[in-house]
Amino acid sequence: TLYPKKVDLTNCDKEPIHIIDKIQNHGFLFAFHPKSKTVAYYSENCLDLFDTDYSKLLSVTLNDLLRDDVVDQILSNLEKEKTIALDVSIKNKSFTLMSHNNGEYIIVELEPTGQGIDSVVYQEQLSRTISELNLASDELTMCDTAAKLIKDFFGYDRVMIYQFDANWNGKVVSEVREPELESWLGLHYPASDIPQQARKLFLKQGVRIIADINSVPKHILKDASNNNALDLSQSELRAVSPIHIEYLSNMNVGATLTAAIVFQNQLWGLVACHHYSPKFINYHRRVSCKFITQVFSTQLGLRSANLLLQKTNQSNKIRSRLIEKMSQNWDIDTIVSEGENSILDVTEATGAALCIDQQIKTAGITPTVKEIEKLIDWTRKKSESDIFTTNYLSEKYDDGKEIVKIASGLLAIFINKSKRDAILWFKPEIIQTVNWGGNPHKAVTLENEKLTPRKSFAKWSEEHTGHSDPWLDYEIAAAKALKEHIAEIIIQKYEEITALNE
Ligand code: BLA
Repeated sequence: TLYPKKVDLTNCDKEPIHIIDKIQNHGFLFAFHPKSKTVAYYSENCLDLFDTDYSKLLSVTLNDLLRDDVVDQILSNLEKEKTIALDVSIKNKSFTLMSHNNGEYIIVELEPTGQGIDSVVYQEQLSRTISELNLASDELTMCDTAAKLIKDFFGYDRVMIYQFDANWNGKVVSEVREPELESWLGLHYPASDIPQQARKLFLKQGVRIIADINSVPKHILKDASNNNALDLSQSELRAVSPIHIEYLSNMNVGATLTAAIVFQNQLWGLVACHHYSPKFINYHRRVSCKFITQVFSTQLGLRSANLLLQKTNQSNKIRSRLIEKMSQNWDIDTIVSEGENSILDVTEATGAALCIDQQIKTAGITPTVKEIEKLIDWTRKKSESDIFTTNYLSEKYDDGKEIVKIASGLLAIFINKSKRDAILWFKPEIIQTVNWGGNPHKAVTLENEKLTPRKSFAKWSEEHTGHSDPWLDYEIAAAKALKEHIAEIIIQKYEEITALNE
C-alpha cells in the first residue's frame, strides 16, 4: 500500500498515517535490512549528515555509517516494538539515536540531544508526581494535579486532560494555561477530530511531539524497485497528517506534545499540550513524560475501579437482603416499595416497576401503570434478548416524549422466556448545555475537492435533551442477577402451589 494522493470525506479515518513517507525535519531516519545490514530507506537530509550521495547511501551498510559498538547495540535489540536509545556523536554534533525493529526493518532515528534531564531532577519529578497524585481525593482533582505537574515540568503554554466518551467524542476535563489564553475547559470535540487510526497509534507509542507545525517535512527515499512504504507506526519522527497540521494551524498552535492515558488496554484520554511557537522536547524527557502519564493512568484506573467496587458491593448487599426477604415471604409489595431494600436500590435508578401475572407494582418516580403497560408491550417486541437498555428512550420509542422527564433511561429485563413478566428501572432526563469547540456538525468541509477541518473553534453551544445518565455495567449485572433469583423463586412458588393442589 502507498499513501493516497487525496484524502476525502470517505477515507478520513482510513488515511494511512503510519506510512506517510516523511519525517519531521528536526531529525534523521534510515532503515536497514536486518540480515544484510544494508540501507533500504533514508530521509533525504541524511545525504547532508553523512556527506554522501544517493547512489552511495543505498549500497552502504550499518557499519559504514556508525561505530562498531553502536552497531552491536542496535543489532542486539531485534525484539519487535522495543526502542533503545543511545548517545552518539556525528561530525562533532551530539545526537540521541533511537532504534527499533518494525517487523521488517531496523529503523534508526537521530535527533538533537537537546536539553538533557539529570537523574536527580528526574527522580524528584517522579516522587512529586506520585505524592501529589496520592493527595488528590477524587478523579477530577487527580486530573487537575496531573495537568499542573506536566505544565511545570515541560513548560507548554496550555496543558489539557482530554477524556473520551463512549462514542469517542471528547471533553477537556482539566486545563492549566498561560493567563493570556482563553479557557477551553469543559469544551467538547467531535470524534472525527482524532480519527480511529490516530487513536490506535497512541496505544502503540504513548507519547508524540509535533515540534513545529510550519516545518517542511523530509521525504523518505528508497530504491526505485521497492514499492513498499516504510511502516512508521513506532517512529519517533513520523511526519504529521496534512489535515491535522491544518487543524492545528487553524487553532494557531505551533507545537504539541500528546501522551496517551490508557487503562485496561483502552484509551481513556490524552494529555494534550499546546505551544504557540515551535517547541522540541528531547527523547529522554519524552520518556519521562510517558512514565509520569503511566503513573497517572494507573492511579486513575485504581481509583475508578475502587469506586466501582464500592458501588458493586453495595448493590450486592441490597440484592442478597432482598432475595432473603423474597424467599421468606413472597410479597410483591414488600419487594417493590418498602424502605431501603427494594428493587429500586440495586441500581442508581430513580424509579422501578415489577410486572408479574399482569400486575404492576411501582417504586420511586415512574410513568403511570397504563404507560408502563404500553412500554412493556413495545419493549417485548423491540428487544431480541431478555434485556433492553437505553439512555435515550424518546429516540426509539414514539410515546417516549410523554415520559421523557422521568424515563429517558430504561433498563428492562424479562424474567421468563415467554417475556410475560418483567422488571423495569427508570432514570430521569438530564438536560445539559454542551459547549463544543466549534460547530461539531461542520467539523469538516470539502473545499475545492479538498477536505479541510473547521476554521473556528469558538464556543458553540447545544442543548442536550432526552438523555439520562448511562446504565453502568454493574447496574446491568445486578439486574441480571436479581432476575435469575426472581425467576427461581417464581418456579419454586409455582411448584409449591401445584404440590398443594394435588
Ligand atoms: C490527530 N487530533 C489529533 C491529535 C489530537 C487531535 C490531540 C493527536 C496528535 C497531536 O496533536 O499530537 C485533536 N487536539 C485535538 C483536539 C483538541 C486538541 C480535539 O488539542 C482539543 C482541545 N482531524 C480533523 C479531521 C480529520 C483529522 C476532520 O479535524 C480527518 C478528516 C485527522 N487528527 C487527524 C489525524 C491525526 C489527528 C489524521 C493524526 C495526526 C498524525 O499523527 O499524523
